[in-house]
Amino acid sequence: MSIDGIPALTPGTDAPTWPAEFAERYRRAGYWRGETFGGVLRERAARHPDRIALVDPAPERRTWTYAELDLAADRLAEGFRRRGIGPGDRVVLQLPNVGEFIEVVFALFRIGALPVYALPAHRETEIAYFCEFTGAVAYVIPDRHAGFDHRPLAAEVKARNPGLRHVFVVGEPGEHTALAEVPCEPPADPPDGPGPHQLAFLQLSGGTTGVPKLIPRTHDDYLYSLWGSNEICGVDADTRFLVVLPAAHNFPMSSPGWLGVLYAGGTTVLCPRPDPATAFPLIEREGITMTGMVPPLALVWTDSAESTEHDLSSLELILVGGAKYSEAAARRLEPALGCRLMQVFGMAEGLVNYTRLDDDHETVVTTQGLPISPDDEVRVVDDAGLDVVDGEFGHLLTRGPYTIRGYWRAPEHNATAFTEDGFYRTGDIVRRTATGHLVVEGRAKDQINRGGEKVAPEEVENVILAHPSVHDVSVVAVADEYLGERSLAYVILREGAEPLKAVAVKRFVRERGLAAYKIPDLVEFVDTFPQTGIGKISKKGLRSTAATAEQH
Ligand code: OOB
Repeated sequence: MSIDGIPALTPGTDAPTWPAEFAERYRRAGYWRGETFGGVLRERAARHPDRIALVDPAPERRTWTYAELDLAADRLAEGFRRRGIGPGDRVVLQLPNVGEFIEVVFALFRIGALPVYALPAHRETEIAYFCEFTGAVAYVIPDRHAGFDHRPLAAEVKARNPGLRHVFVVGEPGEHTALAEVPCEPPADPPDGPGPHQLAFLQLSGGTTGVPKLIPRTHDDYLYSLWGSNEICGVDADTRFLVVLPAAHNFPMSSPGWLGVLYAGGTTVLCPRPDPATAFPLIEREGITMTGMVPPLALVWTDSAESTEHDLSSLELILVGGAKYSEAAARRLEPALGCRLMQVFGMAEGLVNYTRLDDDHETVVTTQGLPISPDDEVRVVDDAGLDVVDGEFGHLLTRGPYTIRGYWRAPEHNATAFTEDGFYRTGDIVRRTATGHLVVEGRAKDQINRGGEKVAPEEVENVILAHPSVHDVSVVAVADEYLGERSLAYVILREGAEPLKAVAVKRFVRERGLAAYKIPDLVEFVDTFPQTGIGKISKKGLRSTAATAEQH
């Protein structure tokens, strides 16, 4: 059954949702306020129409007041409706940090259509999968971004997928439709938007499986994570937030992110690139007070701040998360950038932890924080699923008012990714301190965290296995000083196959249309993999071999 006939959030089919007693509890506790994104923007535009909501500084500076953003969303929503996009339809959205991203998102929210948030780095394999798996009716792209022309890719995906009816392009459309042509006069009484309990969008999971999983988030649950984050981070109408990571990622979107800042009536400034040469002048010019980033970028900013000519004194708070931030690096940030540090440990599936503004300095540099909500249930368990005592390492399980109860259309995976009583198995190994702060110690899930960018080894292995000279492959993480981890592909060649070079394997992965960050950083040719007792490839064995190799 599909979700086209909203309000069908059908348990067990599209995605399991919260049992009625939990939903009731979260409403009664005031977490789920019964708001929708479309409604929130409407209300803010009525309350403070002339405040600046959004700044897109490049190539020439454009701004949107709350009233202008509200109107743009209405006009675009009407244009989408006239092209047949309706409630529950999926729209794959792949835009960099440009103002149109925010316009499109709010237009789709107004209709009740679901954005599917692709990252700018995704290529044909991922995009074709998102379009096909979600049954998307439209795909929104830039003409060119970071040297890549998205239009031919879109044409190929569309040619192979008759259900994909529209490609909208920001910029020169080529054979597709220019997004700029879509907006039109909205009717005086537009159709009702979605209800607060309905799906708002599909977010991507970092993934551990051969294909990425999709995360269904409702208006009610996601909005709670926004205002809950706002309270913790001190976001208000005076906040000027710089989006340096891709706007489609959950961290810059909601922790507290551009959506949190819009909720609070503040100003979001989109940063086209995250490097200090781009971001520092913007911080000075736009009086930025807050931003968030991954640890490798925080290191670059810390190093560059020491010698910058730009005035960064407006900065009050930098959030760092997405991957483990080393204590040594964390200690350097505040003195170098002259602002407060907050660590964030979150996941697109839900649970987000923050260190608090009133935590002592040691806690801020040595832990990854406390959950947003008093009703976030956090369990730390051993391999047998029994709770360990505080201070001991264990698997992190969680459920709560903004953590999903299942992925979208993935019943088999859901059966193992969630416990029977609805806890999400995060795959993270943590310990809880006496104050309830979590410290991330490592990971049990088969995933590589390249400085916040998540790679599912199985997805890359499946691509490499298609190479005619490859007999078998195993992709593992190796320690990296800068990124935290990099990926290494161990390749066993077929007997009698032409010898391959590492670059040929990397090129093959690129040509197969995977995002660049999934291309193995290192490739090694081996004769055998370490084996476990049952003859299955031992990833753990490979990891320790890699760690030893790295030291020599
Ligand atoms: C964020 O979300 P995702 O979905 O890309 O990745 C979630 C995973 C976590 O399960 C954990 O393995 C890792 O990323 N992670 C961290 C971390 N923050 C995330 N590992 C160690 N230390 C941290 N501080 O990455 C995300 C979503 C919302 C806010 C912040 C990050």
